[in-house]
This record gives sequence, C-alpha cells and structure tokens, in this order.
Amino acid sequence: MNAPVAPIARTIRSVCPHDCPSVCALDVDILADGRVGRVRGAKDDPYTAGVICEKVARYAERIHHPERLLHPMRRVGPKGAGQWQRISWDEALDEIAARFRTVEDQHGPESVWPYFYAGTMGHVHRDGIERLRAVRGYSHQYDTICVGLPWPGYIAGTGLLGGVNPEQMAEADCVVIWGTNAVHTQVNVMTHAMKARKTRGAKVVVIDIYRNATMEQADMGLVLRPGTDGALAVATMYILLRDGLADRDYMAEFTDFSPEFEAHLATRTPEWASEITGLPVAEIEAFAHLVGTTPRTFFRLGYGFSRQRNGSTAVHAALSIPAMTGAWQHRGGGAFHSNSGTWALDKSRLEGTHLQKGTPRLLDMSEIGPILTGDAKALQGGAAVHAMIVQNTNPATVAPHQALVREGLMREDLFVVVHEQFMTETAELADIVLPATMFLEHNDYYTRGGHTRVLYGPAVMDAPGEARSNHDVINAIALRLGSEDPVFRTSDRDVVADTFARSKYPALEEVEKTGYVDRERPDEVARFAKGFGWPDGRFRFAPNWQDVADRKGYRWVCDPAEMPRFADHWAINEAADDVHPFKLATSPARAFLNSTFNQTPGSLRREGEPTVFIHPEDAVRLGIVHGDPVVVGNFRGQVELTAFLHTGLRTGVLIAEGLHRNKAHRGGQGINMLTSAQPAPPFGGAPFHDAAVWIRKAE
Ligand SMILES: Nc1nc2c(c(=O)[nH]1)N[C@H]1C(S)=C(S)[C@@H](COP(=O)(O)OP(=O)(O)OC[C@H]3O[C@@H](n4cnc5c(=O)[nH]c(N)nc54)[C@H](O)[C@@H]3O)O[C@H]1N2
Ligand SMILES: Nc1nc2c(c(=O)[nH]1)N[C@H]1C(S)=C(S)[C@@H](COP(=O)(O)OP(=O)(O)OC[C@H]3O[C@@H](n4cnc5c(=O)[nH]c(N)nc54)[C@H](O)[C@@H]3O)O[C@H]1N2
Ligand code: SF4
Ligand SMILES: [Mo]
Repeated sequence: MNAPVAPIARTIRSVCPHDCPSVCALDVDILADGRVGRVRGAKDDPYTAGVICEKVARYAERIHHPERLLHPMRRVGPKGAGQWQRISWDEALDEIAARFRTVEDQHGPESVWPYFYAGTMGHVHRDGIERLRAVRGYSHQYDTICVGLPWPGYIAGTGLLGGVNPEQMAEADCVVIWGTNAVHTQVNVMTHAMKARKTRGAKVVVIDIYRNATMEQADMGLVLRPGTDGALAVATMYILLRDGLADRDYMAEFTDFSPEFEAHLATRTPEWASEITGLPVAEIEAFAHLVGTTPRTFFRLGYGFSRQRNGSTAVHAALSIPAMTGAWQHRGGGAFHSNSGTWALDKSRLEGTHLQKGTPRLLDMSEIGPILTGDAKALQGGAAVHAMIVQNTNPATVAPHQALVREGLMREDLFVVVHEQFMTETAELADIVLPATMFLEHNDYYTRGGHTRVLYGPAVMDAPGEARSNHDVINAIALRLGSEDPVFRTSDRDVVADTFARSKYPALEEVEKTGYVDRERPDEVARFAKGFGWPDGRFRFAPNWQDVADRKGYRWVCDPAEMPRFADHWAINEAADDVHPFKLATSPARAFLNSTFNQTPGSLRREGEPTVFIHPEDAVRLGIVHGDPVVVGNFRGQVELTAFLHTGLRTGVLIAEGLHRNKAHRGGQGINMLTSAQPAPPFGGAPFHDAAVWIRKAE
C-alpha cells in the first residue's frame, strides 16, 4: 500500500466502462512506471462535473490486481474443482473451434449460445459477440436482465426512450428521485439535484422501500411497500384532479386523457393507496401537492422500482404524473429514465447483421438457469444448449434462480468458455478460461444512457500477460471456424471509426480530440413539446403494449388481455404468505457494481460481510439481535447472512445490499438463490427485488 509512487508521466482522457448510467468522463494519470495513478472525474464534462464514485477512483486496485487473469487455461479436474492447466492461445482457440464445430454438427448451431452482458459498456467489446452469433447461426440472446422491465414501461407512455437533459435537474424546483439509489448507483444525479437545492432551494424527494443513502439526503422521503409504486402514482393523479392541480389544457393537447381514465382514477383514493403502499394518507397528499404546485418538477425514474414483477406498469404509472401536471412544458421539469433510444447508431457491421443466416431462436438471458437445466418452454421446444462463450457477465453470481444456473453450468455435456478479467464464480465453472483486457488497454466508444453524450476511450497501456480484448477473441474464433468476412480482420479502432462513419457522426480523428460526441437534442424535442413519440403525438395514459412490442421487437410473456387498461397498480407480485411472510429486495451496494469490484480490497473493506436489513420489531419477534447469523429462504433456496437491524424499512421487508460473491456467504450460496427466473410481464425481465421469503436465526 505504501510503496513509493512513480511520478506522473501523462494524464489521459478516458471513460468509465462499467454498467452505470453515469458513464463518467475520466482523467487518468499514467505513471512513469506504466501503472495507473489517480483516476478523477473530468471537470470539463458538464455531467460528470469532476465527480466519480469511490470504487472507480480506486481503479488502480482493480487494473493492477494480483488476481487478474493473465493466460488462457483449461480445466483439468472436475467442473468447479479449481484445477487448471495453462495453455497457449493457439491451443485454446483450436479447442474452442473444434468443440463448437462438434456441437454444431451433432446438435445444430442453435445449441451454441454466446452469452454476454454489459461488463464493459463499450459497444465494440460488448456487442461484437453478435457477429460470431450471426455468422454461425447460433442462438440469439433476448436482453432482459436489466432493461426488460423498465424500458417498455417508459416507452408505453412516451413512445421513445429519451427524456429531458438530466443536467436540467439543476434548474428544477423539485427533483423526484424515484426507485434509484443514486448515491450508490449513479452519483452524478446527486451532483445536479443538490445544485438545484443549493441554488434554488429546490425540494428533493426520494421514493424507495428503505431509507437508503439517497433518502438520507432528501427533503421528503417516502418509504413504501415493495412493488406498490403504481398505487402511489395513481393516487397522486387522483389528488391532482380532485384539487384542480392537473393541467387539463396540456392533457387535452398532448395526451390521450379521457373521461374513462378520469373515471378509473376516481376509485384510486389516497385511502386506497395508503392501504396498499403503507404510506400515511398525509404523506401521499403532501407529495401530490408538492409536485402539483411545482411546475418545474423533474422526475428521475430509476431502475430499482422496475425490478418488481409489476415493474413495467409501475414505471408507466410514475411517468404519467408529469404528463398530468404538464411538468414537461417547463425548463427544469419533465422526466428522464434513459436516453438509450436517441443515439441513432448504425451498428450493422459491428454486429455482423450482413452475416446473419436464418432466424435462430431467441433465448432469454434471465432464464439462463431454466435454459441450461433443460426447461422445454425456456428452450422454446428446441435443442438443449451444449456450448457457450461468456463475455462481460458473471451469471453464476448475478442471474436469478442461482441453484439452476449452477446446476446448468455444472453439466458435463455443456462446454463453457469464459472470457474474463478475473476468476469469477462463472469462470470457476468453465472448461476454458481466457484472459481479457480492461478499458485502458483497448479502444472503444461508450453511450451514456444517463445523459446526452457518446464518449471515446482509447487504449493507453499494454495489456498484462497475454490478455486479449473481446473484439480480438471473437474475430479469432470466427476465423478459426472458417469465416472469410473481412470484418473479422478489423481492429477495434477500425470498428469505432466505421461505426461513427455509418452513423454520420464526426470522424473518429475529430472525436479523439475532445473525447466525445454531443448528442443533446434540442430542448423542445427532448421535452416532447411538438408531440410525444406515438403517431398522434400524445402521451398514453392507456398504453397499447402491442405497439411497444412491435416497435422494439419485444416478445409477450403473458396474455395481453391481462394487462391493466390504464396507468395503475397491478397486484401480481410474489405474495407473502404464512410460510414466506417477508418481501426481500436485493438492492445495490455502494462499493460493488453488480458483482464487479467484489474482489478489490477497498470495496471489500467498505462492504464487509453480506448483511440483511430487518426492522427491529420483526427482529424482536423472531428473537434475532443485531449481528446474528440468519438464514433467509424460500422454495428456490437458502442464503446465510448477518442480521442488521434497520429502522428505515417497513416491517415485513428485508433488504440485502449486494452483490457479494456467493462464497462470501457462509454456506457458499449467494443472494440470487432466492430470486425468480420466471419472466415478468409484459415482455420478460428478472424481478430481482420481488421475492417472498422467510428468515430465521441460524442454528
Ligand atoms: N454501486 C453500484 N452502482 C451500480 C450498480 C451496483 O450494483 N452498485 N448497478 C449498476 C446497474 S447494472 C444498474 S442497472 C443501475 C441500477 O441502479 P438503480 O436505478 O439505482 O436501480 P437498483 O439499483 O436496482 O435499485 C435502486 C433502488 O430501488 C429500490 N427499490 C427496490 N424495489 C423498489 C420498489 O418497489 N419501489 C421503489 N420505489 N424502490 C424500490 C432499491 O431498494 C434501491 O434503493 O446501477 C448501476 N450502478
Ligand atoms: N440480486 C440481484 N441480482 C442482480 C441485480 C440486482 O439488483 N440484484 N442487478 C442485475 C442487473 S441490473 C444487471 S445489469 C446484471 C449485471 O450482471 P453482469 O453483467 O454479470 O455484471 P457484473 O457482475 O458487473 O459482471 C460483469 C463481468 O464482466 C467482466 N468484464 C468487464 N469488462 C470486460 C471486458 O472488457 N471483457 C470481458 N471479457 N469481461 C469484462 C467483469 O470482470 C465482470 O466479471 O446483474 C443483475 N443481477
Ligand atoms: S461506476 Fe458510474 S459513477 Fe462510478 S465512475 Fe463509473 S460511471 Fe461514474
Ligand atoms: Mo443493470
């Protein structure tokens, strides 16, 4: 720790590559000895504004971690036994190509399932795996794990996944931070919200299911029961109409507001919502009056409240409030969830669209457990999966219904390649492990879902050992499998340049000078002042989910007729019962990012052992005291944690902040033992914060 530090050789502009809406612009010191020194948020980037989270500020710990993977390895003992033999890249690639070809021949190309997610958010190294899939006709991946629930809910209202520039939070008179623990998950939201408070006396409202770090900083905190946000939203609209706070002129011009919707809301009283949410009527009234009398109210809608089985409809209901108050009309007002619908990038060559043969089946990534254990419905009646290459994700820790994920990955007749930076719990179960580069060791561009910029991050240092980039590994496998397409002979930089050119972005040489492309849309477009994204230009209080499916290629997982007709509370969540009297949410820890950073010393020090928050009244009733070892379980499995008595949640609710390594838990089972892999309506997605469980003191 106290080793002498080499002088700074240069400071370079880069981008945080991790799966976080902030996508911070970074200034990174490269030291004379070639190592990374300080990592800071860029001061001249208006959204980053010089602030980054502590886990990335300590990046030297991660990039120079002694446990980084440096060489390809082949499993020699039984699966998961941790016995490895170092092999060369040629041996590894030959074996992968041979095994993939054998599986293709014996079971068909759809038996190979390349599997990835957003470990890096760089498009070249994240999405290039699609090229391999396309050229070989392998099974496709339905990307539901994170965005499957929230995005449809947002689009159902606005018709477009985009919103007001989040920098404008600083110009709001009220900022509603709804279902996102921004202090942990996207710290820059706080920068701009707190600026509004400091300079304009703005009120900051936080809506969550526990008094989390973000709510600690709020002027008004609403702690509701998990999965009841829709009820709060419609009761808020009831009050707005009742008290003359709805903007009827705005609704007449810009929404589908109808007498039927008004009649529907007439039954959604604060008393009704209080029963469902657990919030006192007075709190609901106060919230409705605050947002109803503050034209410049900015609704920052997070991911957290969508990770409930009814999450899509909850997001839509919350989004409906600014459409009723007309907050969209005012600078500093409106709503934002993600700008991911606004980049207009042509990724056809990057993803190898031109190489696609046929229309292979689309397997739901959240259902990896059921899929690998042979669930016929999840496999869509097709052949079992017999080979995988995994990049940028750690499903053995992060995917729901962990018992099935593990059972599947342990199958002797499944060949698994994991390309990783660390020996994750997924890599531990692989047949071949390949070492991957980190963001400062390869070239890529990154879109900032939580803001308006596309950023470029260049390779500025050599990779350690024999680590290779995702791009290079995908190309090498495709070439070994006999593909002739020139795209497999490109460099990552070529692909960035080509993608920018196709997308009519400025040339890469230009972008390199500043490190970004500004995709900010004119303010009136961002706030839908000339109409929302549906053909009639109207916001939809009565969503047409089929239109959402058609627009985005989503697949129904329920009967469309079951969906509520209007913005509403939809009571379909996993119900607590006598055996499972608690609702568990698995909220994000501050110093981990999903399972990333759960091996860096600073993060481990900060997070300590895996704990579960429980209300003191519940604890007393169950004879549990602070610090007790406890077991939390349901019909899917059991997890051991340490009890942490917390007054900031409702009775009957448990919160486990994660994701710790599975093996950090006594018993070795991680929190996703308890979460459900059953796709949530309308179009799939994992309801990570919606599990009915029991809890008891460990024996
Ligand atoms: N430090 C850290 N940063 C992260 C991550 C991380 O794991 N750790 N993960 C990254 C990723 S991949 C993503 S997608 C984003 C997600 O970031 P967020 O949008 O913040 O979403 P979540 O982290 O799922 O949960 C946010 C909050 O929602 C609350 N919540 C759960 N259920 C409900 C509910 O029913 N109603 C309401 N109102 N609130 C509810 C949780 O308790 C939590 O406090 O963060 C990214 N950033
Ligand atoms: N219980 C519970 N589970 C959750 C959630 C929750 O809130 N609760 N959140 C869910 C959400 S929102 C998400 S998005 C998923 C995310 O789940 P994952 O996508 O699995 O995210 P991480 O755990 O961050 O793992 C990313 C992995 O990618 C690796 N990686 C990073 N960069 C590269 C690279 O350039 N090349 C290669 N080959 N590998 C790289 C990292 O080392 C890391 O192991 O987890 C979900 N799981
Ligand atoms: S994890 Fe998020 S907040 Fe932290 S540096 Fe990266 S983008 Fe910024
Ligand atoms: Mo995510």
